[in-house]
Amino acid sequence: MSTLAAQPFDFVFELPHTALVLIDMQRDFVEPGGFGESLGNRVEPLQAIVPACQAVLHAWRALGGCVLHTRESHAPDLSDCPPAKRLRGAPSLRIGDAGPMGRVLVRGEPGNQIIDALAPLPGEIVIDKPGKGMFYATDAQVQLQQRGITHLVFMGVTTEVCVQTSMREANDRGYDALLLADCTESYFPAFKAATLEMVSAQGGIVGWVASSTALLQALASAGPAASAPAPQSVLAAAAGPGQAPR
Ligand code: TIU
Repeated sequence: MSTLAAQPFDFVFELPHTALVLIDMQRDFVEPGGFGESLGNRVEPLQAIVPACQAVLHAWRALGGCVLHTRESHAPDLSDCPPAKRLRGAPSLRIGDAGPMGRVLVRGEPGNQIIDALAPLPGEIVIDKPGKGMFYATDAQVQLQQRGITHLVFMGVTTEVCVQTSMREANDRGYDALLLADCTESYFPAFKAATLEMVSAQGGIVGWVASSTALLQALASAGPAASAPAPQSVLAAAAGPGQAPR
């Protein structure tokens, strides 16, 4: 059992039942020439969180913790991209158009790859998601249930779009979710600040918020993830599709 100081109160988790979730740390959002910039945003602020994300990822991997990466992506024929999403607004490039990093937000294109600094290792879960949330039209819940995961630690971009949507989806599915404030970023500083507040307000209505330093301290005193067996309640929940994880 590990405990770390968080808002609105301590976050308590067991490493064997907790997954580190990296939301959409792909070139499309973090590098110039991708979807994020095509929407009129400056991508540089998002690059600033990479070292903190890397420190957490390395510490998590060293303890054998479960890691899940997501990519916002669409099939090459755009069959999973609703016109309402593709036609929204006035981007300089629409989803599926050919850009400097290949077709925008299309699976397998160079821009859709997770940045080298945080690239998935073999055995880590990679979820290609057509929506903003990690559970919509994906098998993320099945993957997590198979591993007995009940708690999620979130990093990634952007705070108020794909990270917050995924946290809300996770909350409704019964996961306890923590957001690392210095490992997430938005193109809009005010939106990030508001999201951190709204996640942890009202007694943790969506989840918890903490710093990566607090998590790293907790991990320093945690044992390897493989040391504890999955509780029976978690394994039983895994048998029922669509059930809460515990
Ligand atoms: N535009 C924006 O802020 N975000 C997205 O479109 N996707 C994610 O947050 N990943």
